[in-house]
Amino acid sequence: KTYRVAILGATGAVGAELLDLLASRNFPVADLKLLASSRSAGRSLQFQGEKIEVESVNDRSFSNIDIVLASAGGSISKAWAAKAVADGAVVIDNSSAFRMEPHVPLVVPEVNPQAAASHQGIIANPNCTTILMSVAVWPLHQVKRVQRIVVATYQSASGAGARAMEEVKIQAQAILNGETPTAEILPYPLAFNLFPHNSPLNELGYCEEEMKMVNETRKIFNDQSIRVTATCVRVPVLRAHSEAINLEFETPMSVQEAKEILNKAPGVQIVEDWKANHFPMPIEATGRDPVLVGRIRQDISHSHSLELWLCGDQIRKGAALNAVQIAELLIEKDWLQPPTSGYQQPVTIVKS
Ligand code: 2RA
Repeated sequence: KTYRVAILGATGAVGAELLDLLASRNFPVADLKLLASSRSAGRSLQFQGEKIEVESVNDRSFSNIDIVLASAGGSISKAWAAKAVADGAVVIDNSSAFRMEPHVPLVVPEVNPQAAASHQGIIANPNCTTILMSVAVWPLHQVKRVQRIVVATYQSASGAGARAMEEVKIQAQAILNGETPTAEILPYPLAFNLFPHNSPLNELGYCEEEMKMVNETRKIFNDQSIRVTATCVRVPVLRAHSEAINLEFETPMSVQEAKEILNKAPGVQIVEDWKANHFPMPIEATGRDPVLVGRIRQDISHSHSLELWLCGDQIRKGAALNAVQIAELLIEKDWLQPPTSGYQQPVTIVKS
């Protein structure tokens, strides 16, 4: 069976990755429609040797579409997702628009695939930082309950969009030329600099990006009691995020046990050469599927805690690959049609 697929936001960095993945993973595409806001329409993109024109999204865009992969920002998703669902499509949305809606599953296929079964037409892709962290933390949490996560992120420019990736290069060139770098897309000069994530701050001093990691992790893990705190930082890296993670377990987990679990964990690749001091780096995660995990070590300040470091491609596993994997899951499980039984929060049994 093949499926009529639409990419909403086809001209962005994630849109380009979605096109690449649909082709490279031989997704069963009967027909591919490329949609964007009116300002990006008119361009043509290549898919499997065929030139496809990008159309301006409109009322007729979703008729006869089975699956919409949306990555055009929250306002476009809010404007069009309900219409796409009404026309019979399932929307896999990469924006934050619906992630915390009770009836919308928030899915990382390696973590909570069963949640996708209860969709009512929309399935949300988590934030890139949450996806990468969940892939690494969930397998450990399944063996010994994690009761607290402390994470610091080192987020690439790609999280601020393709134009931000270009701007950081221009800033670097300016500095090398002895000029003062300018910042139009990014809030500040990022080349040879870094800054706390500039999403809006709440009254507790946490930014939206940090609260996404707190709230989305709890929803994906189906565990509102897990304690999470995050510090999110933008760093001068092009397209892979890094995260320093401290995990406090209810009962101690040894480094050896953690390594054995992560060695078998789906979507994880351990990168650790202690002799060569070689551990995950963004340049080695870029363009690849797995979340690279390394420097797994006992927290010397707490007997119940482990420290680990990870890198993952923000555009790929952090967005496009996760969305395509959700689409593959829906097809494999025959979950494309919304169930009539209504949305049930998935029950996750965490082994003690
Ligand atoms: C960022 N995760 O990196 C957010 C949005 N992609 O800024």
